[in-house]
Amino acid sequence: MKTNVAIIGGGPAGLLLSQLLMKAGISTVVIERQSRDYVLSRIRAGVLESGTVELLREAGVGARMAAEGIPHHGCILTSDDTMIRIDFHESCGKEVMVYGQTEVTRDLYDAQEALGAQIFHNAADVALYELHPDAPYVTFTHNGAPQRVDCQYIAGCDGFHGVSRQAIPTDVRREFEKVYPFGWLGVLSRTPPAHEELIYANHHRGFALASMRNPNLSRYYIQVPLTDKVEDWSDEAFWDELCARLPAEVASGLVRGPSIEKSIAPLRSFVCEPMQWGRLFLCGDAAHIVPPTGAKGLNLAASDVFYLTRALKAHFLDGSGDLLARYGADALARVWKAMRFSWSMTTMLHQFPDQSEFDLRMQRVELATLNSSGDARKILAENYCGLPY
Ligand code: RFL
Ligand code: PHB
Repeated sequence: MKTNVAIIGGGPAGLLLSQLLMKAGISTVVIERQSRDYVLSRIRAGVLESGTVELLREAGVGARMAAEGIPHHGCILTSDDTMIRIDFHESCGKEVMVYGQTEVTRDLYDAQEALGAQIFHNAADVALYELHPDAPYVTFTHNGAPQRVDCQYIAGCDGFHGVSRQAIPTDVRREFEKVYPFGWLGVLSRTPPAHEELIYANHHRGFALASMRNPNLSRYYIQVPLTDKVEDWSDEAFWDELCARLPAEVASGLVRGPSIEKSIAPLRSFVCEPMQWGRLFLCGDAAHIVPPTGAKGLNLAASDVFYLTRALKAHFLDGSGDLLARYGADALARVWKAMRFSWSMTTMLHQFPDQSEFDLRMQRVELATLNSSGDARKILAENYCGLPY
């Protein structure tokens, strides 16, 4: 089959790109390794920057988000029992939207279906060819039959473990990585959230995060050693540890309930340069990973999609290739700023195994600076709510 843009990966990046391109009259084929149900069962991001919200609206998937998403005008950082509120409106005039990645993905699948999108699920052995000449193509196996998609461009939206990034020759590709010596144990439970705003807790027992999906669905995380397994943590042990790390006034009112999902995610910072090679363009986790502390992963996927859509529209609709040529540079400039922010939030809020007394004092003074300085809160709020595209 033939298409303008072959999109590898049907996660949020791939689906949003396909949706925006199809709305502009540019044809796409999406090739996804997993089933639709599998993609929709992954519990991931919860916080959308205002730029992401705007882009989703532009893609025609804003209605349910507007009805069910929860705008947040601030968040709370804690240092043991001290609570520091970052007021987004006061600090930078923006806000974020709490609306789960699962819901974003579901909305995108529905919208894609309505547009008659070509999405191949359960695609195996995806391979990319002829990225440098003018006629790239992608092959894969679907329901046991070999398939070939001839296209003008390929978007690699297949996440960190995908095949697209590997198609950039190793003598061209540079990878920057930092692996953190802990993970996040996450629990989803059908209980009212502990607090109306998100709480990021620095505690001597380890980091904790109290988040939410809706008024009766809470999402909590605690920092755990990488050697821990989900089976090591009963629900009761999780709630006890979470409550020990949250400020007493929050913990005392926290409603416990059975976990409906429990998983451990490792934390890493990772960037691949370049983000484009010949006719291949990488988007989202395929090109970069951030630790979730800054709530940036999905939002960076969305900003990549913004730059790539703009560039492909300029090429296909106006015949101008300038934006395509600088896609990687535009996207990477924003990626590195989000890398810095996610790294600094992670460093400020977690307990590190080799942390010295000096390091602990540095964390404490950083939190104290946020408490006392409106300028410090402004920088955090600007980054958290999302830097301009
Ligand atoms: P995805 O979501 O990984 O989708 C990639 C898709 O590609 C498919 N795939 C392939 N398809 C075909 N052939 C292959 N060879 C393939 N290999 C893989 C996969 O099946 C998949 O469907 O990447 P994408 O689209 O770039 O989206 C990125 C986001 O999912 C990710 O950045 C966020 O979830 C990160 N993240 C958060 N981001 C935020 O902006 N705000 C948050 O609050 C936030 N919280 C989080 C997070 C990630 C977390 N985990 C699990 C690491 C919280 C957590 C705990
Ligand atoms: C979430 O609700 O899953 C979530 C929220 C904020 C983060 C990370 C994860 O920084």
